[in-house]
Amino acid sequence: MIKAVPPSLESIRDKVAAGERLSFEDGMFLDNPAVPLNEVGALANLVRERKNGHYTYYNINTHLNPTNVCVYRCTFCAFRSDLRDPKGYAMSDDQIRERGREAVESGCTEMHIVGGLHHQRKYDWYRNIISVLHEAYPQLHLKAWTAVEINWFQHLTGWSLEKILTDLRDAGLGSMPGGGAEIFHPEVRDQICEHKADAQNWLDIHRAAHELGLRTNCTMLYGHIEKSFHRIDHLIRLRELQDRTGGFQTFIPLAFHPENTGLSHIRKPSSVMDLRTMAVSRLMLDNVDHIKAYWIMLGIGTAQTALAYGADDLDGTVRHELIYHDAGAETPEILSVDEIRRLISEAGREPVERDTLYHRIERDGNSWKTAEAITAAR
Ligand code: V47
Repeated sequence: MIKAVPPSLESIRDKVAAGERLSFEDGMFLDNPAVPLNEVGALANLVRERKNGHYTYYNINTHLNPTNVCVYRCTFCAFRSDLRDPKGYAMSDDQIRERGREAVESGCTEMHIVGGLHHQRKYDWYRNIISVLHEAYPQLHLKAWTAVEINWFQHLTGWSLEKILTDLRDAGLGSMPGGGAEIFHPEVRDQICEHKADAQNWLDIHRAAHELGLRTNCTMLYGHIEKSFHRIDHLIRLRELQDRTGGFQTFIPLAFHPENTGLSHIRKPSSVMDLRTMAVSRLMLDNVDHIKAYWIMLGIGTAQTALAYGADDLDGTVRHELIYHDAGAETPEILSVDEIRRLISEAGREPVERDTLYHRIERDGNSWKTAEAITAAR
């Protein structure tokens, strides 16, 4: 019988150099403090530069969280509110339209829309948010509703996934963000968010979106009660779906922020863990083009360093972010374009403004076009 050879840094280096896929065991080996972080980072950087050269992407974006009222009580969430809590809110059409106006007037190309699952709002309320914004501001890309919300819409309407996604696309949905994935493994998921969409629901919804031609993102919430085994299992489940559909654009590892949550006794993950998770994600997700260092949650210094540990995207300038700031994030509410470009250049990378679908943007103040549109018009 041939015995499997346990992974070593040498064997993994050879695989990365040859562009070969890393196994579950390789992932477990790398996601271990005994393996020097700089070695893992150098391998991830090799893959990062092979895929994206020195480019580092960012966009000009804003967030909209139409309600924080939520039927679920995920233990890691500081944002949610009960229906009758004074903190609870649900925005009106006028407030939503006003946010759209502000976004367009400040040059945004994207609005990232997610929120709670409100006890009293029907599916039409969620659909209307998309159509109100799309009708008023058709150039603004609406990256909206996580798989958890889509799963809730199925519960509200009794419709098929295809019908819901097609209906939202007809209303103006441009793509879907990657939230709600948390950790797929039931040993963890059942403890941190037992009632919401499970791993299979989350993956089925993204598969259905990809099959309809909608691009989506994917995430992993780490640094709470999960172990290395759960993280590698999570990455491999995403990789398997990506093999089938190719619909994920970018992966965002999300560092847990404990303040004001049901897990406030847990210490926030260290920068060392952030960088190792970034690097291991880059190495395991060989079929995902982009890895995002979300500066809001990593902090600016770690996000900038992550550009040498596998990340090639910093997310955007961002405004009105609530989920991380409610959970104790100390990052600013917004970065200017000049600041974000400076951070990228200082890290030795070339800043590239992109739209949500990774088209290069050419900009003159607040008016902008994709490079493809300019070439086509010539
Ligand atoms: O699903 C919630 C996470 C996610 C906390 O697709 C928390 O481009 C840490 O998915 N500490 C929402 N994390 C954010 C998200 C996202 C962010 C940026 C870009 C994109 C994208 C997606 O935030 C939730 C959950 O996993 N989260 N509470 C917390 N206390």
